[in-house]
Amino acid sequence: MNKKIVVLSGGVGGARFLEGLIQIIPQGKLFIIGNTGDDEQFYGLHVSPDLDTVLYTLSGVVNAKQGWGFKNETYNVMQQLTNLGNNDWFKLGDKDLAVHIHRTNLLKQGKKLSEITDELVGKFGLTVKLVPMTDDSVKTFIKTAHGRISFQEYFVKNRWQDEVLDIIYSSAEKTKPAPGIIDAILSSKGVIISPSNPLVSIDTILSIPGIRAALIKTKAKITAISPIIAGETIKGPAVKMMKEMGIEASALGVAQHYRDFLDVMIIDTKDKELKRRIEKLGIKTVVTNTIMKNNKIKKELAQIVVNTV
Ligand code: FO1
Repeated sequence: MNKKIVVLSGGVGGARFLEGLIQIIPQGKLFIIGNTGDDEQFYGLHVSPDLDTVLYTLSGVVNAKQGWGFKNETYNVMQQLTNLGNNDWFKLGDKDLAVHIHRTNLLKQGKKLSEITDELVGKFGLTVKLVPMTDDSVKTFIKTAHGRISFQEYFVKNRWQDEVLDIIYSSAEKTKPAPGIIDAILSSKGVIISPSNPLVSIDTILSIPGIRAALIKTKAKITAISPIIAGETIKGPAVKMMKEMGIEASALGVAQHYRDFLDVMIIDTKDKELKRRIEKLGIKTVVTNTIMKNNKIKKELAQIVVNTV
């Protein structure tokens, strides 16, 4: 039977986990749902950071140090744009810009983001199924004391310094999941929630009507990997955001956050004392090394996760 494994993925953390996963199961068995709440228009171009991070990482062209963008990238266009007086807070490399020009051009011709992403997957030499959470427009905004700002303004421009008063998945209620998502969840072998930011990666995907209900309904096992280890994250503002939103910033807090659909929680050895408390929620808990500092650990983690679904 060709049942797929569905992965809900955000940006860098999700992509790094997927890098391990494609080394232990065939790419054709993976159905990856990507967050597009971070999408933004720059210079009239549609930029999909999280989809691109998955594409670049899995095809081996990513700048591994920063986790996004191409390796060996040049910034000639950006430099000239800056010389012409444009903002330079969002760094768009030359090769990266080519992807955004290509994507925007096809969107203007009437193609759906999911069709374009499908085509890009092939062009990058991959055989995974990578699907944006929706073909409709959803944009994540952060409510701050100075008003509402877009996710990229919060994350890149302001370096996540603003206190988060609320998170808004703008227009989410008017959207529908991209083709195939609900079927994939309902008929999957298992669902994996990657170690991505629960509030601005995974919850964004869950804000699309029908996706959470499908996770609750599916008979497949659902496993999440905690992005929080001993009260900290490897990268990004998840801990700060969760605290500001009144959510416990720990693997237990993540398990509680996903408890209406979660079967298994993977936590780091540094958090082993949380196992009993998570299991009290009725969620099986596996303790292992989740810091993906080398390829061996990445593959081992992927194998442990696959064994649970
Ligand atoms: N992150 C930054 O911190 N600074 C940047 O200038 C930046 C540019 C950028 C360009 C294209 C792209 O696909 C991603 C980019 N990112 C940048 C990363 C990205 O904004 C975030 O990692 C994600 O949105 C969070 O998942």
